[in-house]
Amino acid sequence: MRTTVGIIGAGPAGLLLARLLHRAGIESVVLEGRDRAYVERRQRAGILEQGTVDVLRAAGAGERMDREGLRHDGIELRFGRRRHRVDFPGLTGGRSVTVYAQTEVCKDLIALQLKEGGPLLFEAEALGVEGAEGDRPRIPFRHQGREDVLECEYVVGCDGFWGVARKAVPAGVSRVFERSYPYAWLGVLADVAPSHDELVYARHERGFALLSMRSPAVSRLYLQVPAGTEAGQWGDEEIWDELERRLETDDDWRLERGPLTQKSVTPMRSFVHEPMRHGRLFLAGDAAHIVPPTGAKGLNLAVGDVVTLARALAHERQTGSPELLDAYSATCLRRVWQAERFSYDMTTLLHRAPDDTPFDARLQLARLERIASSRAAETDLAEAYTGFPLG
Ligand code: RFL
Ligand code: PHB
Repeated sequence: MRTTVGIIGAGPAGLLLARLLHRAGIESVVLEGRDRAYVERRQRAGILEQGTVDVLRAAGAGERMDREGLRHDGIELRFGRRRHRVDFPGLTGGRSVTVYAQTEVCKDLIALQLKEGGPLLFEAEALGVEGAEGDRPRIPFRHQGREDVLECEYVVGCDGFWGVARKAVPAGVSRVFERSYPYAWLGVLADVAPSHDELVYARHERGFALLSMRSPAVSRLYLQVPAGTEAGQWGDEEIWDELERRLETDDDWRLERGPLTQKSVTPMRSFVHEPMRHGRLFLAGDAAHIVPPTGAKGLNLAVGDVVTLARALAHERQTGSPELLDAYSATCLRRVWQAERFSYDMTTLLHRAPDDTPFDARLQLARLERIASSRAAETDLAEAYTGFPLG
């Protein structure tokens, strides 16, 4: 098998890249290790930055998002039983975010790819990347029990944190920057209308809690739990009781309960692999970087990477000039590090670490008070949350 761009992974990064290349008249093949149902059901991100929404729309993948996505003009911060709303458009010159689940973005992009795009093979596991330093990189892969090879001009690793592409960068070239956190998120889906019309991020002595949503009838909620916790350790009523305690306010706000339909635990990690390119191999999305989910940045970063890469590949084919491809890693990393910084700040602002001292707790409250009382501090949060410009 031969193609121009071999893409490993059909998460949001790989699927959107294939779509953007197709629109630019560049051939690609996507290899995805899992089956279609698995990829379409994997519960993850929920928040799209304005720039991500614009990109999906321009790629012709915005029809259902425009119908079903929920535009949010702010978030609420809760601490000390009080609520503080951050008004995004008022602070950023009109920017907002959209609640539209990653599962839905993937379903839309898969349907488009199968209808109009190049090959997208499910249950096709890449076994590695060969020859990244030469002219004809190759991806050996296993599909339906058979081993095959995809010969490419470029390979893009969109295969997430656990993928194989990053491993093809020689150890002497790779630089890894990382941090793990001593806590995780227990996430649940509930068949109940969200108890607030915007997301609520709560800092509490017992730990962080987040109220989010998937639709007007489905809530998505998270609780900070110790790293290593298993979802089964928490009973449904226990989860609701804990959410209620951490989200409680002094006014008459109430948390509505409903049946839980899904429970899972997500570890928290910050990770950056530099550079994001080695020869003809490019890394994009979670394959190159991870942020803790508190800032809602992971999916949006993946989108930024593939937009930058699709532009650079189109530029190279139109003009013969590799300048944008040469700049790919540095261009993406500037934005990546801003998101790393913001996600780290949001995480340490709102979570309690086991070794936190009373001093740390007071500092957190002072940081929150600062956001609630200074337009400059609040604007900094609103600008980062709604997203840094692409490129
Ligand atoms: P993905 O989505 O992990 O996709 C990688 C794909 O590659 C496949 N794969 C392979 N295929 C072939 N051969 C191999 N050898 C392969 N190895 C792996 C995998 O099966 C998979 O299909 O990476 P991508 O595309 O870079 O997308 C990144 C996002 O998924 C991720 O950053 C976000 O989900 C992070 N995230 C959030 N991001 C946001 O922007 N906003 C949010 O609100 C948000 N909330 C979240 C999140 C992530 C969470 N979890 C579970 C980590 C909330 C949570 C709880
Ligand atoms: C979600 O709805 O899954 C979600 C929302 C905001 C975050 C993380 C996850 O910061």
